[in-house]
Amino acid sequence: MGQNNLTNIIRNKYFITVIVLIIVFDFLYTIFSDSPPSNDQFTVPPPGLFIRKRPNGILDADRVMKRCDMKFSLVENCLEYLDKKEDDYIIEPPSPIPQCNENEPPMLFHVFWRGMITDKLTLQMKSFLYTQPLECSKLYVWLQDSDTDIDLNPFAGKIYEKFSPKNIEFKKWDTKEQLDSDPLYKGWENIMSRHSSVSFSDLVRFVVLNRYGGMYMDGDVLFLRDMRPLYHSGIDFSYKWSFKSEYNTAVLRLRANGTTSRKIISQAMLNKMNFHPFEIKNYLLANTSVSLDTATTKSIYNSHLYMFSVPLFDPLWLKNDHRQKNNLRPNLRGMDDVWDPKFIPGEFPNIDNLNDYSPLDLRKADDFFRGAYAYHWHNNWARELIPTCWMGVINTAYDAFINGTQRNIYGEFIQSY
Ligand SMILES: *[C@@H]1O[C@H](CO)[C@@H](O)[C@H](O)[C@H]1NC(C)=O
Ligand SMILES: *[C@@H]1O[C@H](CO)[C@@H](O)[C@H](O)[C@H]1NC(C)=O
Ligand SMILES: CC(=O)N[C@H]1CO[C@H](CO)[C@@H](O)[C@@H]1O
Repeated sequence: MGQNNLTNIIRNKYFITVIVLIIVFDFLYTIFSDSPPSNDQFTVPPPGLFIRKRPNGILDADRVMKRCDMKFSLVENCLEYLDKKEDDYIIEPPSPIPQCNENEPPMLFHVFWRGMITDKLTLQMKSFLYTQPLECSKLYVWLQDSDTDIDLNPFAGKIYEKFSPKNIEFKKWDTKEQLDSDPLYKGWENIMSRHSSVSFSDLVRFVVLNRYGGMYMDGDVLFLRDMRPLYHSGIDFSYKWSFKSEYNTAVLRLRANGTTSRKIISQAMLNKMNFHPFEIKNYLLANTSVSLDTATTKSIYNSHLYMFSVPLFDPLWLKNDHRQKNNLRPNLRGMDDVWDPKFIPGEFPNIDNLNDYSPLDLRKADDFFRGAYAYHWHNNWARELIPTCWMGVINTAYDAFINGTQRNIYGEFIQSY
């Protein structure tokens, strides 16, 4: 290599460095000059496409419901608001929420499962790992008549080895130990022996939330977003049963030993331990003189257990039930579609010739009902998890994240534990 060549290379390098520095400064200037000064109390997010925005803020339920009340709005408008307008609805908490580290209590999630752990239940565990801040999140998997050696389970074995007990704890459900733990359940053995119809899964969610606090999610509900702003919002909540004015307790947040959980449980004890979701509203209204379904009624049950609208946790339900003709992303028609390996007619309304593509070209895990906090897939337990169906695409993204080969929706690689 001659002297001249070397000089040229050095000059070029100098030149390139200067250009790179200019670009970097310009980029940083654009990012930081855009953030309003009121953001100061929040950690400044690193530049990236998807970030955990405002992790120290809480969700303002009334602001969200102004945009997401399905009497006046469409699911797609609510989701767009949730996805794009965090600055509007994630507010500064009245008192600081727990920091995300090992010295503070974690967010606690629960699921109850009877029988062997399946690939579908494992899908929920993976969605938890993929979306929640793992330094401060824990999932209790309550098992009844289930695996004795979870490390040998073909689906959950690897997750058990890697994430239990730090992030996921597999716990044996023991009815007697649980119900003897609080005088609230006095007489439970008598009631259960007389009414064999007591629904266990309906019961368990109230028992564990009243005892440990946290958020219960049915096994067919996927985590889609960082739950912190909702979890720490200071209210107990659930969501609406499609278009009916009833709760769907597939998602349920209750504080431990709170007035709401105690009121529901004590009323259920008077009613043969019936914890069916359609009873919950009656329990909250018991001993008040209001009649059902007026504005006053709603404000009373909402003040105990906030009834969020469907899109936050179940974005496809209203369309599935033919209540709204939504144009969604992905634009699916009903609950079966996420299991279909082939394109759904109209799935990508902006793409003219779907035949030029394969489903794997267009179906992307980070473009699955953006804005929603969860996706409830409603009991399709028997469906096969085919890699090209939406559930398969998401499953692959979860696996690659857990493998350490790909980032999650927040642009993070998994920490090695
Ligand atoms: C729950 O709260 C009730 C009344 O507020 C109290 O009497 C009871 O001791 C509490 N139970 C537990 C387990 O903390
Ligand atoms: C994850 O890793 C396992 C074993 O290392 C491998 O079999 C699997 O294909 C990987 N999955 C993805 C999606 O990267
Ligand atoms: C605290 C209280 O007044 N509880 C009553 C509520 O109503 C039920 C009947 O629905 C009574 O049995 C409770 O004593």
